[in-house]
Amino acid sequence: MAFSQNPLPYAENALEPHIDQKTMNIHYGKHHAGYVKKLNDAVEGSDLANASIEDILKNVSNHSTKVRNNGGGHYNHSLFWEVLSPNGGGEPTGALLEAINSKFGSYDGFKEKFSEAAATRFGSGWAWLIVTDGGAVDVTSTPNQDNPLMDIAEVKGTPILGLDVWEHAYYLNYQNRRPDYISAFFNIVNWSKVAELYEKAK
Ligand code: MN3
Repeated sequence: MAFSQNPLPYAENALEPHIDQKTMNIHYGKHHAGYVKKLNDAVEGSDLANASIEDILKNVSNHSTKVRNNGGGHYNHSLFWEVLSPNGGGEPTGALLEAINSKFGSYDGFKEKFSEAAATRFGSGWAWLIVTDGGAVDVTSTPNQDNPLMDIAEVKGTPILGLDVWEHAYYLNYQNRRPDYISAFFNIVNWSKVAELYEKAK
């Protein structure tokens, strides 16, 4: 198979009470796994089977809707698991914090913008912290399984933190209370991983 899921970097129940075990089990084991399976179906026998997921997404306007939806789904969820941690929370430090301060004034200013992007994304989608030119950062959101790497994205950049606001990501535990899920998310952000991704992307 061309694409596969990395193992979850923690136990399914490790993010409780912020994200419950049942949600993690279904989200990783069914939703993400489903995107990977459909992506593999879509690229089978084509050159895309040997391409990196990043290269596929950067040229996604040339590919099918199936590749766009499932390639995005695979990339987005792979990043999402990686930037969460049972030991997460707190605030970023170092060069990442400097970039955040320079764009948003403070960590709290960032948090407000990011939460707003996540809360106001209508229907299914993602909120992002991205790296743009010259190591600057920005906040944006995308519909469905799109992301800012895609050539069709309104705001482009390299995602270093993403929040899944599809109902499948929170409905079992939070029902319609998306804002509560968004505020819980900040307790499990793995800022050292995000800082590592920032250094690579800038
Ligand atoms: Mn999801």
